[in-house]
This record gives sequence, C-alpha cells and structure tokens, in this order.
Amino acid sequence: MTFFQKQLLCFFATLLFFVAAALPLHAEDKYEPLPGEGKKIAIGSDYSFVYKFAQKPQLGITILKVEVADKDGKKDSSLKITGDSGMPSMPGHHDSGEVAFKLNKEGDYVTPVDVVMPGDWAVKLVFRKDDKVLYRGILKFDI
Ligand SMILES: [Cu+2]
Repeated sequence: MTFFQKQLLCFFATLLFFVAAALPLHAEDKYEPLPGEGKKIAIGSDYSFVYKFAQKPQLGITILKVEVADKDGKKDSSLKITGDSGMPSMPGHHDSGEVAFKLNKEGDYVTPVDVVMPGDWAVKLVFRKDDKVLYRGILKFDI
C-alpha cells in the first residue's frame, strides 16, 4: 500500500466514524414536533390527522385519541399507529415502548398513556400503511 492509499483509507475511516456518530441524532430528528391538540396535521399528501387527550393529562392513565382522515376529509382507519410514551428528561425510565393504538367503534385510534410522575412527558407517534412508515411525530406535555 502506498502512503497515499494509507492516507485515503485513514480519511474514509474517519469519515465513517463521524457519519456513524451522527446517525442517532438524525433518527431523533425524524419525529416532527406536533403543533397541538385539535390541529390538523398532514401525513404526506394522502392523509391528515388530529389528536386529542380524553381529559387534560394528569397523573395516572389518560386516553390519547387520534382521528385520521383521507385527502377528501373522510375518516380513515386503514393506517397502523403506534405510540411510545416516556419522559425526555429521564430516558429509559418510564418508556412504554411502541404500543399499537386500538380502533374504537367510531373508527378513531385510541391508546392509554400512563403518566406515573409529574414532569415533562412526550409521546412518539409512528403512522404506518402496509408496514411502510408514512409519518413520525412527537407530542410533548408537562404535568
Ligand atoms: Cu420520571
């Protein structure tokens, strides 16, 4: 191997290291911060959704409801939604992991969020159609 080839190899190894180090940050970036309860949020150009808590979040279980509509504004229940709740300030302490929303009889997506202590909370939402991720969003609240 020539000196130049070694230099080149070293350069690419360093580059790879920095790319790998930056990856987790990018994964985090992919969650769009959600504007707020009751606001219409676009999922690409084919769907939109609105989210709402059944009551003002407090200690204990609160039901989070998501209503999905197609581009004509008609209610749609063909997507799969998961929610991962936890405290951003205490990573790993209360994370629920990806929990699938259930459809209620009105065709809305619902899931319980278990708020076990006061502080900052977040729910990461992932919307899938036929196992393909369409949208990732994060909603935050404090109690
Ligand atoms: Cu905590």
